[in-house]
Amino acid sequence: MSKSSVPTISVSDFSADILRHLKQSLGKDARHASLYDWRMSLSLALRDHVVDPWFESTRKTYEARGKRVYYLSMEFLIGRLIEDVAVNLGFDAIAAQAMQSLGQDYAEVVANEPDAALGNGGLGRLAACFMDSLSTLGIPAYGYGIRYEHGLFEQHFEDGAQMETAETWLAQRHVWEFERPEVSYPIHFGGDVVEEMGKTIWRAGETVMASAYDTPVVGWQGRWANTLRLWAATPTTAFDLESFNRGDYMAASAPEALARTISRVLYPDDTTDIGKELRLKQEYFFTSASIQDLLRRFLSEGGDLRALPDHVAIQLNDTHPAIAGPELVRILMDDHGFEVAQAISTARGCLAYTNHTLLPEALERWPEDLFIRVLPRHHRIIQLIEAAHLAATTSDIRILEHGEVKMGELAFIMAHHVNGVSALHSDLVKETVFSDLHADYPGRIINQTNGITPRRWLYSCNPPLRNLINETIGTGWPDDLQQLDGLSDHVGDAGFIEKFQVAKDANKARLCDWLHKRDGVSLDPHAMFDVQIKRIHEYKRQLMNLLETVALWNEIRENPNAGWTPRVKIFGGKAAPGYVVAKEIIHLINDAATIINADPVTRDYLQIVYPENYNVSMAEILIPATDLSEQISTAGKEASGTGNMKFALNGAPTIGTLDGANVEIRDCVGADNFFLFGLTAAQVTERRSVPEYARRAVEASPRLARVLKQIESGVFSPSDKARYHGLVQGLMNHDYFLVTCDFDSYFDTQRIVDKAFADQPSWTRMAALNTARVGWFSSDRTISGYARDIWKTPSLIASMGS
Ligand code: DL6
Repeated sequence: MSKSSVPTISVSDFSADILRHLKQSLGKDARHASLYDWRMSLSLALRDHVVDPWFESTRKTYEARGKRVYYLSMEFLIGRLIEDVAVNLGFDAIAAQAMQSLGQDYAEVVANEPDAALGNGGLGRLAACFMDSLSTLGIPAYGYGIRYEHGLFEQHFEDGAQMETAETWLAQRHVWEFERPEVSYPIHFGGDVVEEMGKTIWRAGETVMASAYDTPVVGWQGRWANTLRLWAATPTTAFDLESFNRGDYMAASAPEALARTISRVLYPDDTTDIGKELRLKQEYFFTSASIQDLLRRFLSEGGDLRALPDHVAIQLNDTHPAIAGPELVRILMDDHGFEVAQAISTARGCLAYTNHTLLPEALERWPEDLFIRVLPRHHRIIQLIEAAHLAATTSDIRILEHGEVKMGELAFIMAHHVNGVSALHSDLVKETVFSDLHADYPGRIINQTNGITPRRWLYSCNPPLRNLINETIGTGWPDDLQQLDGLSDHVGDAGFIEKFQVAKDANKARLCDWLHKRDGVSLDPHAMFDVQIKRIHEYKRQLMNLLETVALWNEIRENPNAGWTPRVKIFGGKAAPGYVVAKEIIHLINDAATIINADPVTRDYLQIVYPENYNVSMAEILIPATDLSEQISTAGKEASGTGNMKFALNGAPTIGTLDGANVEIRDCVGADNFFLFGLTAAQVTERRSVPEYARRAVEASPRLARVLKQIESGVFSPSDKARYHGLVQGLMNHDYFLVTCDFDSYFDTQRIVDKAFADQPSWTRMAALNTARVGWFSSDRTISGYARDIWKTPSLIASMGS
């Protein structure tokens, strides 16, 4: 790898840069500057240093005339950027010292930045990690998405129940982006399709503009920077002056309001029936803008469209941008005169699709009548694609069926490769949702196990452990994470284990401090911090965790002097606003916390904490402080997970099922360093065929039966005793995610965890082995796999600065 292209800078010069921005960009002097002003000035000073590597990377990319990657994603869960940029530039220490020299608290300034929450969870955060790795590896790439005015909603609890309010990250200037008013494309919807002089013409009914905003994404040591281009919807005509002059102000601004709606809100997933039309429009909006943009770039370089697949690799992050296939075919046919077959094969040569879930409700299907209304030309093109697929195979799999447009099938058929996101998941993709298409197109499905960027998820979020690793194995690991394996040689050294423990303690102390300041909550820093943070979903089984907590509470109450290992159960996560059961689970966790935390008998041994509004920044504090990572989904349901990797990397052993990437994590860290429980994916399928399996499981477990009875009878909801009746009955009668069946195994394994934690040196050795052995889960490895197996894109980094 070539050396950094970023110039080094002295603290005094960087301080001068910050002061210059304070004056010139913010119009403030230091005496009157607010926290906001300091944050903006620091960000702008950092941004200045991103621009050169960004320009240099763009120049190299144009020079190389090679292939570019286009990563299309409805979500980019970016989080804060100050630390990210500072760390990647190697400016983190300088930035902190500069702020200190200016009398400012660097940590406070960093924490003032709102989280860019343009995603729901794992899928969106994966996209952000991938952008970091694409830049670190020097692979020319664009991320394409939507510049939502409101990211994922803010969560508050009222008497324990989740309430949602609009998120407003753009209320303040988003300093990292560059507006590109000159880059905009018309996006058409509706209307009809006519034949005129042998040509098929789409006469659109409605048009909005997609306008580009670019954020440079700088990789490790500033060696390369790619672009995240997000699209905002704007009207074709800003303002209807005639209506305004008539005094009809509402009508005057109607076109603008209508257009803006498209990029206004990020949809929380799982609520697939809300705003279907708008969601379809959002998907087409950003996909069409991205395809138009990449084609413009290709054609401006004199490219011949027949050679498009040699220059363009488009990765569809889930089915959300699956309309890219028909859109590319449409443009090639309608605007460039391609024949159907040639257009389809050219488009397919560019497209690849990542599947992120087997949950049937998350595999998108559009009502065909709605689809025809919004995208009539694409509907016809899908008919052509389907006909070509049926003619080329012996398949009876259709894209248009039972009055629906099946986006999973469309994405699959239009992609040259389809990948799952963990080994188990990719096998299940072959065996279940796409078994027929797998038979039609053998070899098309491959696996690329997810990964995480170690720059954010260790280097930046965990300074104590970062420093220990640096002093133990050197500083080469952030872009070659397998080097962590070198720590294995030290786990037998009591001195190293003690330092590892000191690092964990420092992170736990930081979390205690943060929680105390934020929520007034006091935690025992010596207790085991047992953490489950992720979207709230039945398959992720936060409910099972809570049931186990109540069972533990019961047993501690009955036998308080049995030498219990003190635990703090920490939950974090949001439920989609329309997902009633998930919201009930949140309510129950909070209700249980109220009762259990107030119990004087158990207080020293068990506490439940659920900080509101979990987001990326909260994860950055919680993960390094975690002792035990909860990865307890029903086997076969979590496609991969990436939180599981973050915890293991930060020295938290997992209690988990054989699901998603847990399987590979366990293989890497060793069975002795992973607390396995529960049914396998095959056993889950088998168990579902047993009549009344849930009722039987409850009958066989007096411990579980008691807990369910307590919850159902209102022990945790004294003011509304029937509150959880439905939830409990749902479990007894239709426990699709087998909480009841895995409960005993989970409870027993937690008691093994208790014992293991009581022996702190041995526990810490296990934690250190987790860190040492999960280097393979770097997103650099994942992206290298995509580049090698799917995109065929080399790194251009060797040519930097040459
Ligand atoms: O691949 C990223 C991420 C996986 O780690 C999670 O296991 C998976 O649930 C998530 N998938 C989605 C898609 N929709 N749903 N549900 O978010 O992708």
